[in-house]
Amino acid sequence: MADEQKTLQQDSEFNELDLDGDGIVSDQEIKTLEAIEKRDKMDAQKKMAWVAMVSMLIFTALVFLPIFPDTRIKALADLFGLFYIGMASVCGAYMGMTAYMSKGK
Ligand SMILES: [Ca+2]
Repeated sequence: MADEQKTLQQDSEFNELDLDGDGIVSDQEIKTLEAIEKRDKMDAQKKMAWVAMVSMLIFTALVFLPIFPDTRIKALADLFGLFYIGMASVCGAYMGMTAYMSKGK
């Protein structure tokens, strides 16, 4: 029978999708979960962009402290450059992605 109604298996992990507890996992409830997951992903990416930006600032401030000898800073100069490029590209990618996604709506 093609129009047979589907049911969840016994103790399905998707039982908790029935948010209003009426015993039916509606399309709306599945869409709500997808929206929540999307938002969580966006939040995680936003956090990563912030950590990258803040770590660049903290790192810059740290390097100016006298506890780092000039010789060590000179030896690691190439590495520092890569660090800034890496962190800045995380921030840039996040901004580009959010701009692109808001344009799509
Ligand atoms: Ca329900």
